[in-house]
Amino acid sequence: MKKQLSLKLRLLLLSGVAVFMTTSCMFMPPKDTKETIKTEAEEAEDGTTIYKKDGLTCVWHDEFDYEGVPDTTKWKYQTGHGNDGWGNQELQNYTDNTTTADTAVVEEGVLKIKAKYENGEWKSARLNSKESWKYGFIEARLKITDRKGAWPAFWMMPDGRADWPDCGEIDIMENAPAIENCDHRVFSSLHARGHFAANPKSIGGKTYDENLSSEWHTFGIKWTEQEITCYYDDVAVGGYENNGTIEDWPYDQKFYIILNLAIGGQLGGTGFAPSLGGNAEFLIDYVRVYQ
Ligand SMILES: [Ca+2]
Repeated sequence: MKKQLSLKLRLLLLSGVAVFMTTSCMFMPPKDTKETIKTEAEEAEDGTTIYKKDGLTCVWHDEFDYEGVPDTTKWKYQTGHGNDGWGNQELQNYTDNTTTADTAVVEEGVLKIKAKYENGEWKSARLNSKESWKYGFIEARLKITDRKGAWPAFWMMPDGRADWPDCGEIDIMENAPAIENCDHRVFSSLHARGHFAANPKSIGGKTYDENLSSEWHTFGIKWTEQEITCYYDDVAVGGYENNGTIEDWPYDQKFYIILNLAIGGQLGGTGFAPSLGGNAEFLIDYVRVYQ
């Protein structure tokens, strides 16, 4: 739940924030499919690697196999504090890393989003892909620090068409250990007019893994005209089907990818932010889109 709300909607939800805080873990049980999809890698004639998944071919990716600022042909920045902390009372100021790597830096084959407390304020980064896609398999390999106060996310928003929540939102991975009983868990959920705020639709439930922060994990969705299925380490952990209504299925338009590390806020837990000691990190090994 990261998109800024319209004023009208914020007023509507003002008294509902406490409800959201206590009910945000009450997702629908995920559909237990246990389907596994492996990535295949082939070498092309020019020596580059072609990645394939579920009969689809990688059409866009960033492996972060370079050094310095993130690739400006692929990423742009959303900056500032947002309205009311991006609608969620988040603490951080997002900065631009187009020319100087500071809160987003590529090194050792990895994109590192770094939240830092400096001069009495948190700063961090929010990267949006310049391209957007409709349908396919979208995945990232991530390492999450799983620390109370931090709220890393890998998610998607549409290019336009309507205000949130009518436009839809696809949250592939959100980690919110500050929420009660959500330690070592990641959320995968969908928002739309028919299901938002305290009532998102689960696509991957709140996946539990004791090794969530100690190991790298892949997070992905298989998105078709009929269904969005969520994968954790290539195993399907839940899905949501198209019921044919615009209120519940605005997922028939192009969405772009977002990577960000928020501090505090409704899911990060503002009261826990000081316990981070002024630093938090969110690591991304790669992001791939297969179609
Ligand atoms: Ca990499």
